[in-house]
Amino acid sequence: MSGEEEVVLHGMWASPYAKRVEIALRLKGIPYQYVEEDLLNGKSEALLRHNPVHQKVPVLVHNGKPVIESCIILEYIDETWKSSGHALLPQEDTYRRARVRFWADFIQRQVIKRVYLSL
Ligand SMILES: N[C@@H](CCC(=O)N[C@@H](CS)C(=O)NCC(=O)O)C(=O)O
Repeated sequence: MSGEEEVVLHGMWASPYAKRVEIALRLKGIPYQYVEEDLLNGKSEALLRHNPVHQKVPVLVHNGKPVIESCIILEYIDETWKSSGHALLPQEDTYRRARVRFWADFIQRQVIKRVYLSL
């Protein structure tokens, strides 16, 4: 990736899904603008326009194009800024990549959902 980049993240402070995207952007050293969404009292017009299907955070808007679903955003970041910062997924070893995907999926299904349900 080169040239002028506009990266905007719509998130919410307590969202683990948005947090993992923020962590990925920081690990990669990608400058971004953060938009805090008020999920209870009114989502921004931009969030609803960029994510009309689920109307949830996180949404990453890269040069005007929205990417949604945190796992998909993480893969997009890794593939788009390949040579920046740390790789998020093992690059060469497909087995190690499959294991990382397994644990990411496990954390999403078992950990994040349980923590939310217990609140
Ligand atoms: N599967 C989605 C889950 C996103 C999600 O559930 N976001 C919550 C905040 S943690 C949200 O925006 N909720 C607002 C709503 O349901 O209206 C992802 O991984 O991005």
